[in-house]
Amino acid sequence: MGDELDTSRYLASRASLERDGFVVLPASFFPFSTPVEALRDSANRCAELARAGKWPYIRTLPKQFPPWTADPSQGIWGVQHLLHPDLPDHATFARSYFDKQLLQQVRFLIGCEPDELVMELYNLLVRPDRDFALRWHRDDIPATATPEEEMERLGKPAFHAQWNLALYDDTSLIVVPGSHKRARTEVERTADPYEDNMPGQKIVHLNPGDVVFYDNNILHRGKYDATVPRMTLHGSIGYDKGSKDRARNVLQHAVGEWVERCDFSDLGPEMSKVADGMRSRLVEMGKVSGDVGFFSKEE
Ligand SMILES: O=C(O)CCC(=O)C(=O)O
Repeated sequence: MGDELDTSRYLASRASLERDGFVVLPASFFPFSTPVEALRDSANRCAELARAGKWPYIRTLPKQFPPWTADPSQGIWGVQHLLHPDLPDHATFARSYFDKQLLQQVRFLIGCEPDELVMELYNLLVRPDRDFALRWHRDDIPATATPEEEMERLGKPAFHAQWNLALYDDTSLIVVPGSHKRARTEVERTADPYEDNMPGQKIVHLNPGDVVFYDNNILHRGKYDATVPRMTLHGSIGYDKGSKDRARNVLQHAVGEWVERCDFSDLGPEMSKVADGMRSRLVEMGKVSGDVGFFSKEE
């Protein structure tokens, strides 16, 4: 898995992720095969389609959690399903999602072999049409969980890696470092869900091309300024030993409706083989998980 120098760099990033619950990797870490400028062009086209009501898979204001409707009239804060075969720029997004360097990083973080990786979600987070914020949350532990329930879930392996790749400067993601390993403190538990000064919080600052990997159960929120451009690719990749809980987390986003129609042949023989393998493992995961339903968090 890469030369010795690379290995130590990847291992250091894994140690940071385990210790803090997030790790920022500068643009220089990934010699991405798709330049940020090309991704930005595709992302801008995709956001325009979505705001014009010509792409139905969107994150609508003022709703934090899925399911979202296809109606952009109240504004949007995200565009879903960048790998969907009907999205005009899907091949550009696929090149960044299945990027060799990125997959290598993901393998180091999860600790798995290439043929154990599973395609999951790839979405775009955009400037909202009016100021908007997400409440403090963990992605798959509801706010109503007791400290014991939190610890039980936090003690289980994540079975995936999740990241944000910024195409413009981005200061929207706010995390509480270390909170992925412990139950919420009394202060966190009773704080205003939109508290602007949570003790120990850290605003994650990304420059264009920087990537932050984070534990999706770190205590975090998003705070968005309608006047600041945002185009941030938001992805996750799984591991085929993942549990039914993980399948539910992925498939609640309705990926199952189109995943079998994906066509990765534009990516060239090497990348398309990897992509097809990851896609088929997701299809398998869907079959064994049955009806996964929506994970209901209070809105
Ligand atoms: O905007 C972000 O980077 C965070 C998004 C987030 O927390 C979520 O989708 O649950």
